Amino acid sequence: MASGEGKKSGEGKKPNANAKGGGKKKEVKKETGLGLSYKKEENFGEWYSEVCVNGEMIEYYDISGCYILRPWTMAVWETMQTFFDAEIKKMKIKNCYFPLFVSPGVLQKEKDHIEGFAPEVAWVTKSGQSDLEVPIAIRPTSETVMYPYYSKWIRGHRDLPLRLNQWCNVVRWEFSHPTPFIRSREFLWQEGHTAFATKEEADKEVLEILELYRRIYEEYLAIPVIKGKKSELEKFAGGFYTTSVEAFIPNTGRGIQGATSHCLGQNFAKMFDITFENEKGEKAMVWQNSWAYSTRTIGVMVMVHGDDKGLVMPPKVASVQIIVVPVPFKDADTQAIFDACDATVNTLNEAGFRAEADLRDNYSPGWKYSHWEMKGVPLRIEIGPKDLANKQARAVRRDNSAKIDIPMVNLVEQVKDMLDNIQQNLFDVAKQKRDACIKTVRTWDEFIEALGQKKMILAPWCDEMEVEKDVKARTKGETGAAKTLCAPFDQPDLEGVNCFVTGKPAKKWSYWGRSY
Ligand code: 87F
Repeated sequence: MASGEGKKSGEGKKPNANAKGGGKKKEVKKETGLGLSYKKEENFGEWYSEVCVNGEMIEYYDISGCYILRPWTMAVWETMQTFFDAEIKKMKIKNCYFPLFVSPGVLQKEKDHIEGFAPEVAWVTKSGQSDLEVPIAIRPTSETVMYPYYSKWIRGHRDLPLRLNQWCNVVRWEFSHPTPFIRSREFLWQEGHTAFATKEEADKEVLEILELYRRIYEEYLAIPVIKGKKSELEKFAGGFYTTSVEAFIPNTGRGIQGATSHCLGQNFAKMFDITFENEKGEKAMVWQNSWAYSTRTIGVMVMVHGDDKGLVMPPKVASVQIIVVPVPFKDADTQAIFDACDATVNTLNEAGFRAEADLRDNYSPGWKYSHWEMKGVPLRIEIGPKDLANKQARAVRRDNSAKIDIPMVNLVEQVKDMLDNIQQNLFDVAKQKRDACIKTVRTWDEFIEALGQKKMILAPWCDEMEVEKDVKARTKGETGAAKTLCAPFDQPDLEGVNCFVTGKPAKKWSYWGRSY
C-alpha cells in the first residue's frame, strides 16, 4: 500500500525543522523563542502547517497524511459536535455506531458508486503473520456498511422515517498532497443516513441539514459560506442531487467544499433492496439522504482567520476564551496580583465564560502574550500593580489588537460585549475579504482573467456536463483546474443572459474556481 509516495515539503516533520526553499524564513524571535517563520501572505502553505503545529492543534505523525489532533483541536470539534448533535436530536435523528470494517462483497455491491473511489480504499490483509482468508476494507464512508441493515429493518411504512447518524472516523488513502484537517487520510466526521417514504420529506431534510452546516460555519466558525447545488459532474455519483456549503480561501484563491447534504433518491434503495409496504399495501422504494461535515471545518477556520502571530479562534469555539496574565512589577505585591487574577477567572467562569489564568512563574508576561496569541485566544486580560490600584484590568483583543481598560465592576458585562464583538468582527472581516474575491463575468476572456486573479467567479452557464469538462481541460495547470463550486440557491437574474463558454442561453449562474 502507498508505495512510492514521496514526502512533500511541510509533510511528515515539524515545519520548523523542515523549513527550506520557497519562502523567506524569518529569524525566530530571540527574546521569546516564539513566533512564526513564515508569513501568511508570502508562503501560505508553510505558514498553515506552522500555525497548526505551533498553535498546538496538530502534531505531525510518522505516517504520511495522518495527524494527531491535540486537545486544542478536540475542544473546537466538541463544541461544534455539541451544537450539531443537539440540533439533529430535535429533528428526531438518532445516533448509532456501525463497525469500522467492511466486507469486500458488500463494498463492491454498489459498483458505480465505488468505482472512482476504489484506489482510496484501505484494506486489512493480515493478522499477525498470517494472511486473512478474505481481506477486509476500512470504511471510507458507510453507505455499504449501513444499508444492508436498512433493508432488514425497514418493512412497512411504520418503520419510516429511519433517521440515523454516527460520529466516527473514516479512512481514505489519498495520494495528493496531504494537508492537516483539509486533506488527511483519516478524519473525524458525522455521517447521517436517513430513509423516508416520500421524496418531499427527503428534500426538506436535505435543506434543514444544510442550514445547520451554514450555521456551524457562520455562527460558530465566523466563516461566510454559499449554499447551493453541485453540478452533475461534481455531485456524489451515487446520489440524485448534492447540496453543499462552499467557503473560499482568499490567500490561495481556492474554493473549499465545507460540507455536503445529499439526496440519494432511490438509487441505493434499488441496489440494497430497501423497500416498504405503503399505506395502500403496495411495495415501494424508500427515498434516502446522506450528509456529513468533518474536521476539515477546523482547517478552514485556521486558514481564514489565522495571521502572522498564529491562530485566531472565534470566541464561540475557543476552548479558552479569555486568558488572564499577571504582570508583576519590581517590588509590587505579586501575591495580590496573582489573587486578583484568580478572582477574575472565577468571576468569568461563574458568568459562563471559558477563562484561565497563566500563573506560571518561569515565563515572562511577554512570553505568555506571544504564546496565547499563537494559540489564538480571543481576549487577554492583563493585571498589573496599577490595574490593581485602580480596580481595573487591561483587555487586549486578539483579532485587532485593540486595548481597553475595564473597571472591575463592569468586568462580566464588558467581556461579554467584547467577545460578541470579536465573533461578529471576525465574520465581517472574513466576509469582506471573501466578497472582494468574488467576480461576476459574462465571457470566457473575463473568466480567464478573473481566474488568473485568484477570484471566485460567478458566471452564467448552459449547465452542460461536456462544457464543464471542457473548462476543466482548458484551465488545467500546476495549481489545478477550474471547476464549478456550486450553483447558488440565491440566483441573479437569468433573462437574456448567455453561457460564458458556449454563448447558448444560460440555464443557471454558477460559482467557478480552483478548489481544494
Ligand atoms: C472514497 C472511497 C470510497 C467519497 C470515497 O458525502 C467511497 C467514497 O463514497 C465515497 N469518497 N465518497 C462519497 C461519500 C458520499 C457521502 N457519504 C455519506 C457523503 C456524506 C456522508
